[in-house]
Order: sequence, then structure tokens, then C-alpha cells
Amino acid sequence: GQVTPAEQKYQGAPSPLAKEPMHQTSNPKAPPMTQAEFDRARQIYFERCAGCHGVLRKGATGKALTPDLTVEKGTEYLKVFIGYGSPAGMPNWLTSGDFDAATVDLMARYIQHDPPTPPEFSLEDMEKSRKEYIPVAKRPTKKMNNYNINNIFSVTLRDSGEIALIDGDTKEIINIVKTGYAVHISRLSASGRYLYVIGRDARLNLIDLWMEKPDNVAEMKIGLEARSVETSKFKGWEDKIAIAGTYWPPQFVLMDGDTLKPRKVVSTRGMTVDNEYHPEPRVAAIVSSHQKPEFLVNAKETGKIWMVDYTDLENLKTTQIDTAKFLHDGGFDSTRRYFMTAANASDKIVVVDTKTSKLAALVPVGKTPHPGRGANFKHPKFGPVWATSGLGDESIAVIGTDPVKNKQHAWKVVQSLKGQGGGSLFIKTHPKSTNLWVDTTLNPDPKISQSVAVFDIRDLDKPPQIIDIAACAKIADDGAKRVVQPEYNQKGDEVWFSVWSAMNKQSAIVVVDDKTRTCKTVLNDKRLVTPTGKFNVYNTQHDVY
Ligand code: DHE
Repeated sequence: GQVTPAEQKYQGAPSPLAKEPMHQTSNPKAPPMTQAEFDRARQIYFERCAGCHGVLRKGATGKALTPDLTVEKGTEYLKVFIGYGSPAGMPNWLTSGDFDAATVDLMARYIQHDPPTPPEFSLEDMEKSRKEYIPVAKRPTKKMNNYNINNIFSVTLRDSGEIALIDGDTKEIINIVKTGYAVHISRLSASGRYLYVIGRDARLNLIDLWMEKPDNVAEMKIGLEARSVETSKFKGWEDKIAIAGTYWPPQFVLMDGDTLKPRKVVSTRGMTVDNEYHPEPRVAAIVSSHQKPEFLVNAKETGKIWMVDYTDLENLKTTQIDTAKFLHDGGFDSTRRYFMTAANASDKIVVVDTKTSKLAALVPVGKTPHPGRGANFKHPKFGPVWATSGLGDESIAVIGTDPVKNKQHAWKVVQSLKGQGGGSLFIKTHPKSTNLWVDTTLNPDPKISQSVAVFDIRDLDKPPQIIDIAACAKIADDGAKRVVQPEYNQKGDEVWFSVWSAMNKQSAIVVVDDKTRTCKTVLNDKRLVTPTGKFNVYNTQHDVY
């Protein structure tokens, strides 16, 4: 289907591979290019094109662009496509003003050459990059600070390559910790002691929250580009094993939880659910089973969910579940038995039963679902449900999750709510709350991207209240102030939003009182540069959402 501007914007972030040196390949049938032209085009490709077309140009949400296809089309044809775009979602790079005519010509020639392949990254490469700043023997044996660790928030400072640890009780910054470039998500160990942070540049940081001033204790590069990390949560395995997935190379690594020592690397290359080979199935969301000592790993392009048994890394047992292509983000239902995850460009929510290790359902929803980890609540009519919003349209799909007492509604969209519009990234509620919050971060209308919709769970037929979160932050600067990702405190009586401005502009975090739906506190410390994701320790540790 057609791709909206919000969806385009979402996939268009520059890949860290843009900075990697790679050799020019020669294709005698392609139009000539100098080494300098090739290098420039390669960088532009990784900044603008790789997100949709893939590093190897084998196609993902965008079409395949390998020379066997492109040379035949020829430079003139390709220039029209690049310059003017297509209704299917290819951006109009020339008429939008992003590229000049010379750049369009350059890219049309570049994609007729063989794609340069970034280097692989082995277990040995990982081990070589690993640093243990504080070895286990020198770490605290008990909590050395007076923080209420359960209510600490780890906040992504996207463009400064740091996270802010914020005390949720006092709202004070505890520490700003250096992490990877364009840092992406934080996850907690089962005990809540260790915090894992992954950067887009595949730098993994391990932070010990027991230290007097929590800080990095270990660090490792797990590849060249990454988005996900998780830790073992099954009884008896708490804090033992960590896992991180990479976009490049397409693989995941299992590590010791307290030192990051890499133990096993597994490639995700292989067949798609349509039985075609894919050389670059990027690892998207990873969750940790509460039913078995297993991780669930989303291989985006193949549409396979790997269940990885971590009890015996030497004799590793994995199960691959065929689902739908373009797996992205997701979380558990309220019982933490079912993994609900988006196959985003397939417009589906995939449901996996982690107890039986089987696909439970594929649920068609609105265009390009994007749940984050989703939102669980009790629907007044349909019982336990899980909800997702999306990038492609304003619909919010509410899906029944109780196959025992509400069998006829299980794995069906029982209600479709109407939000403010497309461009939504995250939705959130809390077991103690009756509010369902929905952001619209990437909606092209600033009024919509700067505000959020809040539904009353007790009466979902009532239209949502719209709250202008950016206005609460009272930022004088002009420029985009995108409001992103609701996250609750431990108690479930506050919900935190990021007001995400450009790197050189003032950003903020707005804390809203959940009951009154009014702004309560604004955190606008200058060090909070481009805050996006926020991860409350307790809620992340226990999969409360
Ligand atoms: Fe994310 C989660 C990938 C852009 C903020 N993001 C995820 C996950 C993946 C992913 C695979 C799930 C991880 C998991 O659960 O293990 N994100 C990508 C991309 O590939 C993409 C589209 C483009 C890119 O080049 O990176 C992308 N993401 C963004 C952003 O632009 C966001 C809004 C701002 C930012 O910080 O970069 C963003 N992504 C987030 C957040 C989460 C996330 C806050 C975790 C949400 C949660 O509640 O768990």
C-alpha cells in the first residue's frame, strides 16, 4: 500500500554504516563513477535509503535495488523515480528539495553498481572490543545508594549519545552516562540491578544501579548497527544471560549478564516465510519469556520469530515460528504468556503463545501498527485486551487477549478507536490507571505531533481528551517539539512524556498527573538533550505496560 510521510520519516534515520569505509565494487555494465563519487553516494545511501531498501539492497519495505534489476532500467528511468518519487511511498528527493539534480544523477548511477558489503562482526571482534570498567569482584555486594531504584527512569538522550538516570521520586538527575551513538533503548535485568543500553552503533553498555552513583561497569560493541537488548527473566536464571540483536550484521549474541562476555553468536540469514532467501534479516524486538528459559527474537525481513533456549549455549536449541514479514516492536499481554508483536508493513499483529511455542494468531489491524510494547487493560465489555496505535492511520486496535473466559473475542480486534491521526509511535496505560495515552509524534501537523490523546478506559466510546503537552513545557524556541512515548512511574499515578526538539534547541520532559490529566512537573535541565524513550526500572523489569 501507499506509504505516508510519517512512515517515510520514521524509517529515514541515518545508519551508522554511513561512516564505515567500504570498497568500491566494479560492475562493468554500470555507468562509470569516480572513487570520490562512489564514496559520496555510498554515504548518502546509508543516510537516506538503507532503512527501506536494506544494506545489501535486497529490499525490505522498499523495493530491491540490485544491479540485475537497476542496470536494465537505466540511469534516465532511475532518475525520474528518485527525483519525483512514487505513489507507493518512494520519496520525491528532487522536488522535495532534499537532493539537487546532480545528486539524483549520482544516486541513479550508484545503485547500478554492486552494493558494497560492510564487514562481518565475529564473537572474537566483540570480545576484543569489550571493556570491564569495574570487574564483578570490585562491584558493590549490596545497594550503596539511597535511591528508590524501582522508580528510576533511564532516559534516552538520542543525539548526545547518553542516557540520563532520573530519580522518579525527586525528579533529580542522578547521572548522565555516556553510551552509544543515537542510543536507542534501555532494558533491566530481572533483579532490577543492572541496566542495559544499546546504541544504533551497536555499542552495549552495562550500568550498575547499586553503585553509590550508578554508572557504566562494562561495555562492548556487538556489531555495526543495532536496536535491541534483553536479559534472562525465567526463575533461576535472573540476571544470568543477556542477549542483543543487530541490524548489521544480521545476527544476535548471547552473553554473560554481569560481564557481557560473549558466548554465542547466531546468524538470522535464511529463508523468509515466503520461502525466499534473505541475506539481511535485521534483528528487531527481543523479549524474555516468563514461561520458559527462552528469548523471543524478531527477525524482521524473514518474518520468523526465533525462540532461543538459553539453558545450554553449547548445544543451543532454537525454534523458528513462521509469522508475517516486517516484524518490529511488541510486548506481552497482561498474563505475560502471549507475545504481541507488530509485523508493521504487513499491517498485522502477530500473537505467539510462549507456553506452547506456537503461533496463536495473525490479527489484521490498521496501517503500519507500532505498539512499542503496547497497552494492557480490562475492557468493560470484552475483558482483558491489548492495544496498539500506528504510523499509517488514526486507528487504535484493541485486541482481546483472553482465550479462556472470552474465547470468542480472543485475538480479534474487538474495538477500533479513533485517535488524532497517523504518525503514532507509542501507546501506554498502567494497571492502576483508567487512562489510555496515545502519542502522534510523527504526524505532519505540529498541533497533533505536539499533543497527545487520552481515552477513558471505562468509556471508550467517548472521544479522547486532547492535551497539548508541548505547551506545558513552555519552550520559547521555534522548531519541532515532538511529543513522544508516554511512560508511567512505578506507582502508576504519573505519566512522563518527552518533548523532543532538535539537538541545538531546548527539550523537556513533562510529568503529567494521571488522575487529573494536568501537567505536574517540567524537567528542563540543559543536559536533557533530545530526550526520546524513557524506561521506568520497575515497569521495564516486570513488563508492566
Ligand atoms: Fe525505535 C524500540 C527500531 C526509529 C524510539 N525501535 C525499537 C525497537 C526496534 C526499533 C526494533 C524494539 C526494540 C526491542 O523491544 O527490543 N526505531 C527502530 C528503527 O529501525 C527506526 C524505524 C529507524 C532507525 O533508523 O532507527 C527507529 N525509534 C526510532 C525513532 O526515531 C525514535 C522515535 C526516537 C529515537 O530515540 O531514536 C525511536 N524505539 C524508540 C523507543 C523504543 C524503540 C523509545 C522503545 C519503546 C518501548 O516502550 O519499549
